[in-house]
Amino acid sequence: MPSEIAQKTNRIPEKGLPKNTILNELEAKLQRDLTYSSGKILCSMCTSPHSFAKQIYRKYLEKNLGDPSLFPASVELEQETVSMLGSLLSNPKACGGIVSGGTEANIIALWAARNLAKKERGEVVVPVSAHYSFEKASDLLNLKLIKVKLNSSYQMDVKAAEKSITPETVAIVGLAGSTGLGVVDPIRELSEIASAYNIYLHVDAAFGGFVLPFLKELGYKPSDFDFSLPSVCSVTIDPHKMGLAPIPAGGILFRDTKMCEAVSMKVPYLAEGEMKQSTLLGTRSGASAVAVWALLKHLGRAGYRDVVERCLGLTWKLVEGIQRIDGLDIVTMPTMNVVGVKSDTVDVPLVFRELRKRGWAVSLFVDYLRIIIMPHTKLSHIKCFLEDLQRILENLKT
Ligand code: 0PR
Repeated sequence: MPSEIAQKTNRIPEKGLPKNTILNELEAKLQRDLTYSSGKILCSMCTSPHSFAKQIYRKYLEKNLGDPSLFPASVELEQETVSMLGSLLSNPKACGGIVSGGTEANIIALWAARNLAKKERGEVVVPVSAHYSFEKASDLLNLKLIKVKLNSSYQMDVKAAEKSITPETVAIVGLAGSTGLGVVDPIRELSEIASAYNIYLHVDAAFGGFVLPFLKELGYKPSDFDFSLPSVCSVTIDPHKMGLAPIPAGGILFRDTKMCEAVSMKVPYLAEGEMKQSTLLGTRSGASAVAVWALLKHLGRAGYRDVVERCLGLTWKLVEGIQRIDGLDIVTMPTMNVVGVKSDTVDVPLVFRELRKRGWAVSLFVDYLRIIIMPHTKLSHIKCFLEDLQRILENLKT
């Protein structure tokens, strides 16, 4: 019976095995995983971490941000990291934390919004394009998601958002880089609505946070999305996506300490009861925060700008290539390095499966494919991908 075999093989050995035996076994077992370096991963918002960040991460593995009484210096570095990210988002005074990822950041944001509204339940207005982490947050926090349709540019429909507001609304969520298409919602208009109705506004820039600030400097015209808009209360920005940091590294930034304190809890038995935690997790990685701190300093704005410039350059090559393939088209002109590909003539899920047979990993969003050009992607990968795509389309048509 396979289950018995599984049970047997999953027991902890009584006597420990030599390291080499284990390393070889691991190497063999992990063969099936895809690698960023192969160039075949075109569906991930994560990438191979920067080598300097990996070095730092390994060095400080034992740091635990969950106990500031033991690791006060690491906690200070976390706060400096938050402030650096805040400066990227027009608010160096932002407070918050380096958390496990965008999911935790979005949960914390809605947790704060609900507590600030002094409610145990309520409603949150989100675009239908919002990441599924908001579903998790809604389930955990007793919040009902009111899903708002998109306009013809795949952005949250602002009028529909305004109409969805009720006395139960505790927050509005806008996306600065939707998961499917990298589209930025009209955050300025959402900020005006949030101010008129005095409602908490959270911006999910998990992906866009490390892209949009640099687009402006590269001559693009991205719309405003950050703390420069007066009603933006919190922003999710993930270093483990376009920030090139090792997993786990998400970021939750609040406009001010009052918002952060809405989720702060005292830990009675640490630091003589003077210690507060404002994240979902207790014990959490200090190595992550220190690695982000180090990488921000090492790459600097110029380094990140170069990364974004390169990814965008390759994105345009991909878009041109797709547009040349008969039967395929892009869903909408990309704002950042996320591209949606659709077809009126061939079955998109079939194209997805054919790509997978050839080793390519893209994402299937009901009626379009999502391709993300990350720092691990090279021009040669895009060329190979386009050639395969062209062949698949030709085969499907004959
Ligand atoms: N907000 C947005 C806009 C996101 O796109 C994501 C994840 C999150 C929040 C949640 O972030 P965490 O996954 O860090 O909690 N977006 C990616 C996606 O769904 C997550 C991902 C990353 C999926 C790498 C697959 C993968 O290989 O595409």
